[in-house]
Amino acid sequence: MFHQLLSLILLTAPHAISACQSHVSKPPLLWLADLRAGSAHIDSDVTPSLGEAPGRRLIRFEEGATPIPVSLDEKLELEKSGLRYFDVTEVDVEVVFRERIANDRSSLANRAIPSAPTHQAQVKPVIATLSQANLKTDLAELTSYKTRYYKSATGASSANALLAKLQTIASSAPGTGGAVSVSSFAHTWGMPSIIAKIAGTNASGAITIVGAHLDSINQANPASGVSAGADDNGSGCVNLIEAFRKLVAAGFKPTNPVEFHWYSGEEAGLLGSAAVSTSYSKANKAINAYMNLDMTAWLQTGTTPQIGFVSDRTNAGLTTFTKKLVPEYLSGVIATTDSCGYACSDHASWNSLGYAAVYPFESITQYENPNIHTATDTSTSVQFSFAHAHEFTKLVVAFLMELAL
Ligand SMILES: *C1O[C@H](CO)[C@@H](O)[C@H](O)[C@H]1NC(C)=O
Ligand SMILES: *[C@@H]1O[C@H](CO)[C@@H](O)[C@H](O)[C@H]1NC(C)=O
Ligand SMILES: [Zn+2]
Repeated sequence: MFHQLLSLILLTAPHAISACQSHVSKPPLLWLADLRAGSAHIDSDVTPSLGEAPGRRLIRFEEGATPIPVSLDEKLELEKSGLRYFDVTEVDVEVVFRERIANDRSSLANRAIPSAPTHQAQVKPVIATLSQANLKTDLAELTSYKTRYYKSATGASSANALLAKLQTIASSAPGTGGAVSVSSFAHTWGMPSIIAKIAGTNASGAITIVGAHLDSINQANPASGVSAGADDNGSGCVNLIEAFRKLVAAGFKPTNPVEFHWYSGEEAGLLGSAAVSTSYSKANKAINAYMNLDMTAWLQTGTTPQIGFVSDRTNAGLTTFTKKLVPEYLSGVIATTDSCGYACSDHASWNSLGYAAVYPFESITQYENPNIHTATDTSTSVQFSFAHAHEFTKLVVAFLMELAL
């Protein structure tokens, strides 16, 4: 995440990104023009009318901008670039949102966000059961694949293995009475997204969702490079697994439904989250809130442990509320604020569709993991902290229980 370019806005905003690991220093359109000028082998003979033809992808680099058609070769270069964007070829969340508000936006209305946490008596006993060791075990499994690139066979295998693991958790849990279900969400590429649900006693209640992306990428060589993706985004994924495991074990019965999403294709233009959120929007599902986890495990030596709440393209009221969960339920970590730019992670899909989203990140971006999107994004660094990641599992549990009970 946080591969946004150093736009003029960011350069003049001192609190914003100061150490982006992507080293992308030019605006995307200039980047594309340079690519086309410099690469004879890149097929730049594309026109908007060809945008939806096979072999072309439509890319949006900024809110409200007209999508730009690129060839498959150019899309691969884009994946390597570290630029952030929506690939809107199959679904365009902006179009879906416009169509929706033109018709009916009744179910978009978010439930009132509470002003402060009130369910301490139920939340704290579940938090006490959360295991840091499980994060390590689950992550070792995720990072055992050469890569979880969304088009790779190993990416698909990792998703299917996650599905099986969640099904085991769901079926071995006591007292949930069939209220827990796990399924895969198929895409037009090989690696599915995975969804786990805990039904609400009010089946039509607004859904509270936590999501993270399961795919990883080696930017230098997306198709065949090694990419353990321990932090990006294995870490957010294992937070969700452990929170699901322990909420199910506790027999958690929310009033309103709760869902856990593990997305495919984030690193290729937010493909998985756009497809899932669009299907929910078209099905007119009521959504209470969405919380995104991406990287949660990097703790730079010498810095204060913190959770950086992304302030752009998120819901201010929901963010204010979620920050209050930090002193209430977490330990040794403070809540801070940062921004992350256009399409920096999967919360952007939900936000673009008009839903309330919040995005807590492993630090402020100045102190983010410099190894993501490379073969060295592993959990062996001394700065890779399972203790820090553990605090995010607590946040997931508190968020879901406070908002869905
Ligand atoms: C984590 O998600 C962010 C946001 O999508 C993404 O930019 C970053 O590459 C992901 N990190 C991992 C660990 O995959
Ligand atoms: C269930 O949730 C819906 C949507 O929020 C709400 O309109 C309805 O009143 C709720 N039903 C009960 C029994 O609380
Ligand atoms: Zn990434």
